[in-house]
Amino acid sequence: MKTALITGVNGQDGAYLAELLLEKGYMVHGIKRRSSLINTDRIDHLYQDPHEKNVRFRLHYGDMTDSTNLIRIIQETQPDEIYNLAAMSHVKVSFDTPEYTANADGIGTLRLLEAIRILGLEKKTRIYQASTSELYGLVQEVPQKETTPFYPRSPYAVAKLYAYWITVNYREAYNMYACNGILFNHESPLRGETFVTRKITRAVAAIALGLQDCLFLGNLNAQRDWGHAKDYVEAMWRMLQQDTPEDFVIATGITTEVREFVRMAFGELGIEIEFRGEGVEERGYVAACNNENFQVETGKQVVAVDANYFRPTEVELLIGDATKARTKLGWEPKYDLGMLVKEMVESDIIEFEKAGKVQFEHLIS
Ligand code: NDP
Ligand code: GDR
Repeated sequence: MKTALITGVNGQDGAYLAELLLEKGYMVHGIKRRSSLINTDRIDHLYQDPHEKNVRFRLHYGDMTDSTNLIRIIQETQPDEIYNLAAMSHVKVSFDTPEYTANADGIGTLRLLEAIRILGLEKKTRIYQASTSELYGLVQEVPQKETTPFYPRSPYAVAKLYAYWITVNYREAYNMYACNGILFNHESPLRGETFVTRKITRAVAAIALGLQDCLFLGNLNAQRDWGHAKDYVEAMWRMLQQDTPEDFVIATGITTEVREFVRMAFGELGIEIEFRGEGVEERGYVAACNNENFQVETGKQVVAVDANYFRPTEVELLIGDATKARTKLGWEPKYDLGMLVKEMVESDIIEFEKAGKVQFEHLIS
């Protein structure tokens, strides 16, 4: 039985990856940091009582800023594969917490790599580093691929740039099996509520149900190559099963404006949105509502731009070329954006229902 260690196991990707590896028969160890309230919702369905026999999923308290903790957990678990998913992953927040972001996302990766070396596990342990399309930042070339130059545009992306190169350096210097997955945006019903897709799908559900009036967003012009997290964790695993370690772009190859994502999400509930104005004056109004289950009046303003959500430096356009992953890893996404939006909106409606805010099982088509 192979053993995997996942940092950031209770995040969006950690949850999908843990599920995938358990399905594949792995022993899965996950690192989560201590929180004042329990925040394991995404992995509660995988939980196994540690007192039982043959437990294949275990959680360990840890933090990417604590070297001795990481060394001890790796020593105890002796993983064949480490997936380094833990990070302060919010681009806008990284402008508020740049030093912490550098520490957790940049130096945290170094700590893991050094832990493997200190423990003499260079030959045994393979490592996946969660690199990002944010590395491309200011557009140099489209579509972006493995050879496209980087130009990071946030403290988050700069920290991830360090993590990218230290991973490459340890691979070359110490012959370690270390890979960067340069993943473009990937979403799901498990996406954190402050990332734009989930913020939109939650608000669309709440507005349709009469629980919220207006959705305030930042830059509606930004274009992202959005995929489904479930497809992307499969690519992470495939990267660690090759004969030689390499870096791979994972993307759908299709880019969409934030504004269009808003239209699609409302569209799922039969609500048509018309945008008027420009820049911070831009507003979205209900042009028509042809779903009798939702009483959203035509002409009502449901979207507004709030400059507080703008970033000091923005990444305007991301579109990835995943030809290398398709060819060498045999990776293909199963979801398209339409399927993703539908799943997210439906899931948010069900969440409001579970929370007892409304009763409308019959409303979802
Ligand atoms: P999430 O924000 O959902 O999850 C991040 C995880 O990291 C959480 O479990 C979080 O714990 C944990 N974490 C944060 N800081 C620390 C720390 N100092 N020590 C230990 N754990 C920590 O991110 P995603 O699942 O979406 O992304 C996974 C990784 O992939 C991240 O590194 C992200 O930067 C990267 N990435 C994501 C993409 C995406 O579109 N989703 C695209 C490309 C890269 P807690 O719950 O306590 O906050
Ligand atoms: P991103 O994701 O910055 O691409 O990073 P996010 O969903 O936060 O933003 C995408 C785009 O939408 C614009 N936007 C808004 N964003 C947020 N969060 N909130 C808003 O109200 C809003 N309005 C407009 C943003 O300006 C941006 O252009 C994600 C994270 O998962 C990173 O960890 C990961 O590395 C990259 O994707 C790939």
